[in-house]
Amino acid sequence: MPLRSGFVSILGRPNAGKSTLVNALVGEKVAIVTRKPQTTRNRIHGVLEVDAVKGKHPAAQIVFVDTPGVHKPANQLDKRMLQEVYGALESRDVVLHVVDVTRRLRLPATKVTDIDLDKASGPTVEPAAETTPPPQHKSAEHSLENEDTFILELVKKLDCPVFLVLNKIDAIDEKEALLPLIAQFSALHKYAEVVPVSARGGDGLERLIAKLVEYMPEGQRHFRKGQFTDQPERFLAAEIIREKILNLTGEEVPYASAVVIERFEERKATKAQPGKPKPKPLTRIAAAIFCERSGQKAILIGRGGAMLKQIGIAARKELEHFLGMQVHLELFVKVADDWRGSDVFLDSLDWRNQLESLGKDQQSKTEDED
Ligand SMILES: Nc1nc2c(ncn2[C@@H]2O[C@H](COP(=O)(O)OP(=O)(O)OP(=O)(O)O)[C@@H](O)[C@H]2O)c(=O)[nH]1
Ligand SMILES: [Mg+2]
Repeated sequence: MPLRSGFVSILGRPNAGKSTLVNALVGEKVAIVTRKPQTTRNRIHGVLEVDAVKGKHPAAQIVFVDTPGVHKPANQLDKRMLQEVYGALESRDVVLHVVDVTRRLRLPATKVTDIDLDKASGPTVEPAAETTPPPQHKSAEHSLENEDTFILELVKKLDCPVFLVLNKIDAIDEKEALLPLIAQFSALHKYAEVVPVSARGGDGLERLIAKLVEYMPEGQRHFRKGQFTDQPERFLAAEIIREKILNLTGEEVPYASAVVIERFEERKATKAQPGKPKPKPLTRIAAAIFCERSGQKAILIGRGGAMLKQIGIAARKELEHFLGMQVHLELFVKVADDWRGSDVFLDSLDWRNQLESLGKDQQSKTEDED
């Protein structure tokens, strides 16, 4: 049977569990996950190869496109994050609208004409403290009211099948609690499928994959077999460092932080010299952590460098696991005033732009050598 192949874009509010879902579906960590909203800043591809199951479905390659959580932009960075969402919605075969079932659907009354929110919403479960901490970022605080409406408006404009994916079902006791939520969303849009899942626990994922294969068009692979993301190791390394910053710092600091890899050099395992131990493969990484204020820099460094050390240790451990080799990690903290409002800085931060300029540097180096 011919291969099915297509793009599945993931859409939802911040913290809905989109990145957790992509990682679980792909079976690899392609996107960082934290308890803080607005963790993901770029769209990231995660690739899943599905084997054919006789009598059930053919083989497929599904490219999931993780996106930043939809929220009201408060600065240029937020605007770009929204652009990433729009970009992901342009070329896709299916869209997954991911909803955190532990949160109540919030829609301004004026927008809801045909359902009675109070009656339709039924019992709601309070947000689990671990998954939905109070928003720590100003823009997150301001945006909560309209995010669902905004996403529904985006969904309505799409001309492809949209699945409603109800995530975090492990966090609710009674599955019946989902029914009013399903009724509420179904009254607002005709979803092609409704699939309850636990991205964290794995429930429902097999069913979701089997359903997605049904909707994938026949076609060639978009990625070679074995490649599970479009994001080079160098940039995933920057994300892993940012994940540790998000986990270890509070208030504005995680949101005002950006990580740029300045050096990423791999030393392959070489033959042992007589009488000496065989040198292990090693990656040397130097990364700059940018923040916006000297006060934030002081927090990132910590007393006597304690915070930076903690970030470094946590990042190095994970990088060693991820790269499968020893890692030497150097971190620097730099201040770039109001970088979240600077288009020039944001251009330089974009990993696709960085990749392009790295390619150019490499090319001119080779020409110089010739
Ligand atoms: N209980 C439970 N928690 C989950 C599940 N999926 C995700 N989470 C948690 O929800 C939080 C947010 O997860 P992410 O995957 O980062 O959410 P996101 O939608 O990518 O968030 P942004 O990148 O900020 O838009 C994390 O603490 C996850 O561990 C789930 O199925 N069950
Ligand atoms: Mg995310």
